[in-house]
Amino acid sequence: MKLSAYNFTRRSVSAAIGLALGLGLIGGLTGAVLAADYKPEYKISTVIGQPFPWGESAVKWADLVRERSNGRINMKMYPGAQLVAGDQTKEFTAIRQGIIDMAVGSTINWSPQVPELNLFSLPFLMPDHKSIDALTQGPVGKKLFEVIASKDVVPVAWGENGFRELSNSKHPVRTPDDMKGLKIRVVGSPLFLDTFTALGANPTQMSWADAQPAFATKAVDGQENPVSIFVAAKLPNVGQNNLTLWGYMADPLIFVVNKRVWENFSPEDQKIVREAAVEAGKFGIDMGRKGISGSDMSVIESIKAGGVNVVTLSDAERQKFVAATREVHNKWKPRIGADLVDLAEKSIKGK
Ligand code: X2X
Repeated sequence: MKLSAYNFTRRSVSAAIGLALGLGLIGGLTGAVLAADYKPEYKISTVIGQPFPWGESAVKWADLVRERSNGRINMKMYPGAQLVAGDQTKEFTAIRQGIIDMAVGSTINWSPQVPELNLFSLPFLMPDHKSIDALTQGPVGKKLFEVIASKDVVPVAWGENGFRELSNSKHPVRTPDDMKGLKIRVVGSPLFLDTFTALGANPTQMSWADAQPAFATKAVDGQENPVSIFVAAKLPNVGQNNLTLWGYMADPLIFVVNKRVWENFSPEDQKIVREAAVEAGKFGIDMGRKGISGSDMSVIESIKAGGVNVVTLSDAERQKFVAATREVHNKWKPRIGADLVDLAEKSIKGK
């Protein structure tokens, strides 16, 4: 009796151990399958790396996600659009195809595949930083995220490259007349060719990778980029010593994840990735806006102190540029979507 009870107990114990081992094995396997499904590394594409706000915000995104996922998700930035061999206008297609897992990309570079993103490139649409926010954080931003999501790319947050100011190596630009004949490097969308042609300049399209040697060899006279890039890329060192603060357009950045990559993440990890992107976006926006507006003009002051001739336009002077580019607005409004442009103007007025 005792013996059989003993046997029974022993059998139960070993069954329980067997079950526990089995469950443990299954549990372990599930974990292993999940871990195997997650890539050892997720590649984030950017055009600009550190120490620019663009690159800093991508690195911040990766750092926050690594920390909050306890290392389950390991993201790494690949700057210089290197995942598309420097051709930044192919970035969106590569994300869509899964060649790129994630990106922090400019609306300009993605506008060939997402025409609605040309909205931000309409000359003189947004007069100030609040207007950018009124678009990205309002119904316009929501609509644009829907458009992107319809193309197998999951948008998670907004960042910012910033207001694009005009520089050149020839002479100060204060009126559209001053732009006559200037050879200006532009990027991305054909809209830029129209804007600079309307202003009497001679625009030429090239990637950022090709642009920097072109400044140094004087193959082009000028360019347009945010002040943060003008400074960090040391453009005055390659002869870009005239800078006109005209704020004719600003390009937001968008944090995105390839759809298959996104769907593979657990809901918990999706939340981590999204929230970290929102924080990293805000971090980059604050960094890029510092020292170039309002009461803090320290970055502009240091550019002047470095010997750059900085032109600030009066309202009347700016108005001449607005008038000269109005035809570009009219031509591109239906291409972007008249309703979207109207909604944007309404959002800016009501900000
Ligand atoms: O190429 C540019 O000018 C840059 C770096 O600003 C963009 O990628 C839009």
